Amino acid sequence: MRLLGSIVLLLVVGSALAYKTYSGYQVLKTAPLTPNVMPYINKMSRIYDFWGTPVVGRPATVMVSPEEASVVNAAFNRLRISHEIMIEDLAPIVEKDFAEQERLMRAIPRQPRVAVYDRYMTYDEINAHVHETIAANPSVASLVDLGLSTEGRELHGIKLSNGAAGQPTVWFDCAIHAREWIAPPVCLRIIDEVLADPALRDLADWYVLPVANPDGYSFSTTDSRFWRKTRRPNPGSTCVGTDPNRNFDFLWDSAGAYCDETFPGSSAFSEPECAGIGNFIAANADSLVLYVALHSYGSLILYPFGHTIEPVPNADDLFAAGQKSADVIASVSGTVYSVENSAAGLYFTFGASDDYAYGIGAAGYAYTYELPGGGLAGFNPPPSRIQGVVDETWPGLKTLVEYTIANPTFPILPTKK
Ligand code: 0X9
Ligand code: ZN
Repeated sequence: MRLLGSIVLLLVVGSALAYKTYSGYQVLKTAPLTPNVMPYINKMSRIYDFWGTPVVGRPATVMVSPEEASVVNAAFNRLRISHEIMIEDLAPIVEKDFAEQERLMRAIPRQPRVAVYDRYMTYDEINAHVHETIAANPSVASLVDLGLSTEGRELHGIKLSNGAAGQPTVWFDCAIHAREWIAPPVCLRIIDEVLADPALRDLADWYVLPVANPDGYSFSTTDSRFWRKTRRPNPGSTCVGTDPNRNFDFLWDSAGAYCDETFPGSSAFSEPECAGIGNFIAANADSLVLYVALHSYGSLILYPFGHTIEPVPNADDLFAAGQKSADVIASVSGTVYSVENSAAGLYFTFGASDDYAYGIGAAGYAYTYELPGGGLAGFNPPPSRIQGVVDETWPGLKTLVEYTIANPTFPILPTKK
């Protein structure tokens, strides 16, 4: 009996410790960033884990391990960036979130072909949902097969179409950054809506990839809640993974170390997840009107480029369409998005997916949506918030599609007639 007790105890403790506890990890919050500190924030953001996107005029938040805390504090002090501890210890937050997720998994079982919006779904559930949805709607839905992830998970999305030839194409991917859990439900809502409304399918062929980084997403649900990157091992390093949003083959920049949060990979498109999306974009360049990557957090609608503040030739069109979408979201729920050129307001980036879609001349309209943050730690809106975010974002995305189809524009390297 005593042995049985010990085994039970071991199992309980074992499962409680199956994930990274983040014990002693802190989150620091700065005063609103001024333009003169941005170059330094830029450099720091390559190495340290800035949450949400650092934007001029807004406070930045950065997660630090116990080892990193004094270095980052000292750097902020040297730069005279005033800051405070926003979260003293992440461990109880992570523990509570995982416990809540486990409880909800038991309480809310998934039904076939029904997306769940009152808890976060696992990758396996989402992938099953994608396949069931396609099987049940063969006349309008078909499989988008982008291959396999590094760990062998299917990179499977859905195409929704009225079957007519020559339709414009619109693309949405979600959770290329693993921890940005609020994105996949938005992708699933797009699928629900377009399936239900033939008029939307007359507008365009819709392509939706609900989990663009399934290895990372799965890892963040089971092991390490704040995992961002892919899960490909790096040779000779204990630091795993590449930042997939620095791995696209447009102005890819090799600078970066394996352990950096924004490590760009060993070469452009070294990550199969990115190569899969990139191949799709290149192959559909003639019909692609709109590319959207859904991320979190920050309530931002970002448009190219990320590497220069020099406006792209059709910046006015990109801004106008983004602002239309933001206006609709604000009118639905009051959530205020700000529409920004990626580089002007934020840090500089190379090899991001939106810049690839725009920069190779495929999509005249290309965006990153940073969905709203939530929860104590930004990336963890409580499950009860999912429905609200989905309800406000969908009308904004629908408007974006309607507007961009009605108002043709072209990227810098027009390949279209
Ligand atoms: O840094 C990123 O990859 C995105 N922010 S996040 O907090 N989700 O990591 C922003 C990417 C915006 N697009 C470009 N800079 N091109
Ligand atoms: Zn992201």
